[in-house]
Amino acid sequence: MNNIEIAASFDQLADLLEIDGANAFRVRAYRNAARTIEGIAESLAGVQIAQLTEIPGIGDDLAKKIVELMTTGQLTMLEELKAKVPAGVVQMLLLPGIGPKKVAQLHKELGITSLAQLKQAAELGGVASLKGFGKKTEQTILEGIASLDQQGVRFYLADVVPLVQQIAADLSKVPGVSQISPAGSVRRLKETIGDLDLLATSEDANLVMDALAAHPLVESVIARGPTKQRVRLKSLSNPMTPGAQGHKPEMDLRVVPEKSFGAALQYFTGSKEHNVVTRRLAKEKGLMLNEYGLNKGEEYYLGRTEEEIYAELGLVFVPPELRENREEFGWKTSADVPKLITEGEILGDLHMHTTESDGTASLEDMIAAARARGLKYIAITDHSKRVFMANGLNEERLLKQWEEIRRIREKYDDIKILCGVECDILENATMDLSDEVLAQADWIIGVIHFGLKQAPDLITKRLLTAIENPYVDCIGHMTGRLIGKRPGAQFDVETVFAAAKEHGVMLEINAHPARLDLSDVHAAKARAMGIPIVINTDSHSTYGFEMLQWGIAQARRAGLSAENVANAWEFEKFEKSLRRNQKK
Ligand code: DGT
Ligand code: CA
Ligand code: CA
Repeated sequence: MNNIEIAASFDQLADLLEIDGANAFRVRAYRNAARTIEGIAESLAGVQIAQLTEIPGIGDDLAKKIVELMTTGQLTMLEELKAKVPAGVVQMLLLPGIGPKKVAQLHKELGITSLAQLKQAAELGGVASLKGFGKKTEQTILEGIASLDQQGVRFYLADVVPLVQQIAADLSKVPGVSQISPAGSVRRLKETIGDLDLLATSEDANLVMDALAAHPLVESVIARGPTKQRVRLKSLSNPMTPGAQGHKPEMDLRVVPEKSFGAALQYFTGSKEHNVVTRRLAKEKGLMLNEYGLNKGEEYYLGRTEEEIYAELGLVFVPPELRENREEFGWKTSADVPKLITEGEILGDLHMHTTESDGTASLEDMIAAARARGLKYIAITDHSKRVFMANGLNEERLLKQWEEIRRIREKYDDIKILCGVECDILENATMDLSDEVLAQADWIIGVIHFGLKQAPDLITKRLLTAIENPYVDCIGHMTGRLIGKRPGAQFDVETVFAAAKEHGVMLEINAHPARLDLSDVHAAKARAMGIPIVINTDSHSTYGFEMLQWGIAQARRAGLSAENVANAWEFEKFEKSLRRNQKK
């Protein structure tokens, strides 16, 4: 078990304890421990209890549990609670507006143990009469269930990419396999994935399918034919995807001959909307495109590579991330195709937290981790005071922190460290910190954390307030959505983006798998309008920098190149481009 998995176990423990009615301090101790452990870069494997208890917030009880997790991969207490609290009850936590206390009430007072039972009870009006519920909550519950029913579980890209990569790497070593590639939405790097698709060429399909069936990540075979197999993977040990606990991702494997690999890859990568157009274009040329090849009548014509198929159809090669029938069929030459940004091109990270607010690593540790990753510039952006539960900083603490940063940064000539803040845009459309303080920063991100459900007019007004403030450089996670958990705020996108453009305010793609905010569509819109994007990790620990790859995936789906992404620019160019420096 790694530290992230241990942290997830403690989070789960806290959820279950809370539903079970445990003391609030006890619940908080586990949640705090989870944050602390996430932030420790060194593996805790083999560390003794005596050393563990030296970590702040880790007492005897927690230390023992860490050792138990490390040595057995399990936690007796967690397993007991899982047995006690039905999985269906835990799933109710996914419903918007329903926290552990309400879930416990539904379970204890109405005996509800599944979403299906909850739906029935709510439809009969039996939920509204519970203390603290009411008609409105009942309606919210029904809407929440309807939306969950419709979605099924769609896994975060971050949860399933490691699985498909591992399986592809292992199957590539099976004798007879010459090519192997993920396909479907996971190859297109969509933010959520319904099922995994994998494509291989082999002289002997049976060998590959046998190897998949026996793979350690595979739980069972659902169906098997001569060239196609569907398997169920084991459940994810600590998924980030809401509601994924106990849900098992499924995977389609298809084995095709070499001469069909490109055609099958094109077909099974999709999207369906993209492929409707490629098939039509083939037809217009008197050809027929299917998963076996680009055919003349019944005769196979070509299909070894995707490149030759696109070329034959008179199209430029379309990167998988952009196959959504949005802009790609308008491209005439390869110069029209964006040169998609890569992780290696990122030079800065402009959104991160330290122990001063709710981060788990100190300022110096965050700097060390950023340097180890080769970053050339970072901004320290702890929370502002409105976010009191995250220990947000008031003016006095913030100015003190900036003083400290200015002192520490003198030591480094290989990294620039900016004094910043993640400043809340308050419910009444004012900034959480005075202009006098904001003016002293190097970098300000304006964000909405509270009142996300306000009327669109008011959200628009709040965003405009921040954009029109002369010291705000960037709007962070603009909609505030949490994928699969909480819809984003509604506002007038046209007006807000136009204002960002006019005032020279950058927009963030927050790289956290639950946020990916801006969405691909919104980020593409920003690109089209010439608004610079920054891809930020919003790290709350040194491990947080790992999230960059998911922000890059979202940026690629938006068709962004390094030139569109301000933190891919050399520091001098980045600094000059800030609105505060343009006016001078
Ligand atoms: P997902 O799994 O919901 O995240 O999305 P995809 O895009 O991976 O969809 P999936 O797994 O159903 O199918 C993979 C690709 O195979 C899809 O993007 C296009 C192709 N495909 C699947 N089913 C059909 C179909 O009925 N007709 C056509 N034309 N193509 C299909
Ligand atoms: Ca799929
Ligand atoms: Ca599939």
